[in-house]
Amino acid sequence: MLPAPRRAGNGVAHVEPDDGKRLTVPSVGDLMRTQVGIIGAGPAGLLLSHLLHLQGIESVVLETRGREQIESTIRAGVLEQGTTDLLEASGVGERMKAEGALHHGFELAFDGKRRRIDLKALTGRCITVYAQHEVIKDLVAARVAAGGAILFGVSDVSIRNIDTSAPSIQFVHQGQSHTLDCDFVIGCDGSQGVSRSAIPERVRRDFERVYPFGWFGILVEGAPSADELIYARHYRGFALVSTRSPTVQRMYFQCDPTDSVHNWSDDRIWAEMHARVDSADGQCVVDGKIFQKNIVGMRSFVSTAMQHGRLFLAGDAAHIVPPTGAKGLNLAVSDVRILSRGLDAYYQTGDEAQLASYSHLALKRIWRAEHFSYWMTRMMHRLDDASPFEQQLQIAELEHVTTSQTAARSMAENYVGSVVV
Ligand code: FAS
Ligand code: PHB
Repeated sequence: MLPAPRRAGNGVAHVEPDDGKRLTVPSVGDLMRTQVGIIGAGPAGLLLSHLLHLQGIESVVLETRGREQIESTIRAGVLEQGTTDLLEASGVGERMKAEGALHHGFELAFDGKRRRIDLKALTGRCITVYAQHEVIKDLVAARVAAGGAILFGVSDVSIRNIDTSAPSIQFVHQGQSHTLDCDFVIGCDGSQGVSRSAIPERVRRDFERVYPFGWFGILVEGAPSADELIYARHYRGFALVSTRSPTVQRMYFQCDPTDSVHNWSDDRIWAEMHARVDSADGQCVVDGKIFQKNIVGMRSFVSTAMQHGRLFLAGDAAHIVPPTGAKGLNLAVSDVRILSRGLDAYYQTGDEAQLASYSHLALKRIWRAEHFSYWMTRMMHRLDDASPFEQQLQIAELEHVTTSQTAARSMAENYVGSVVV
């Protein structure tokens, strides 16, 4: 039987600035206490802490990296309308509304042609292009303003007693060992974190698909090549033209995941982008000054036990999607939306039902996004094991989704995240 839920409000702590000032969470020596201990200050951990705060539930976020680092990590760029609605409704959407770009559709480029998927007409919904690290900045600022507790620069994080009603997190901070006692531990520590491995193998089932290709990402100082995103399927490989602002563009092209950015001069990159994206009717990629290059590997991954005892996983800690469908960040948001409702019900009424069905509810949406991301990845990338027949099938599928209303609507619903699961 879970202990009676206890509402917060005993004047919790402060964000720990990077100047190393001591944190004042209710603590006795190195023992701290909170209601919800959150590991990881990515979009999942920060948004959960923010939503819990709005529900009057206390939390402490533990993060290995520094504030500046998390606020400058280049990752996702596309937010579903469900994500932007939640950020706005919870009071952290102002800058996103002002600086984000609303896109009503995107283009598919293949066989020398461009075809548009009209998201707005097909689903009544749009996407917003607003960088993940800007979302992180807005969430940290909101936690700061609310006196929330984030500990940066922790190490040696380990989780204890998740099979009991008094789990705890052990960690080192500023050279000192600490124990954070809590009612619940939430693992929001991404694909390389420690939380997932705290779930016993006997209750965990992992599903994985690693792709034999990666994405070469560039950040460019320059003008946009188009008003909306362009996803290109080309026999030389996939390419994506995205954006960050009217003066900063984000682009990707399919590459060997073991390649090095040092093998790619700017000229070679632009030659590849033009070859893969420029259309027969003269619509060309706009070059600019490349100021950042990185290569990311691609995989699909789901760990189906997203909860065990008092430990819950959210975001990349439990699932990874290839970025082709722009689902990673949005799935993390969907997880914490479900989890925050379950925790709220528990602290309000002691009702455990929603918490108990967290994995089930979250996995419905996760598998939908996994399928869509896998499908889009296979349709848009050069597959070295594909025969000429299969390559033609890719083009036939692109012809279909860009000419059949039904197929285009299915793609659009998945892309904007309005598929009912
Ligand atoms: P995150 O990985 O973002 O955050 C986890 C946090 O936990 C990190 O800050 C980490 O430092 C911290 N942490 C790790 N171990 C810890 C420990 N032991 N103790 C304490 N803290 C710990 N998704 C899209 O939708 N579109 C994209 O374009 C896109 N591009 C991507 C590009 C790259 C290079 C990568 C890797 C991912 C990309 N994604 C994209 C997916 C991405 O957005 C993730 O889905 C999203 O960051 C998931 O958020 P979190 O689950 O919060 O995990
Ligand atoms: C991005 O803008 O970084 C981005 C956009 C769409 C994707 C992936 C990445 O599918």
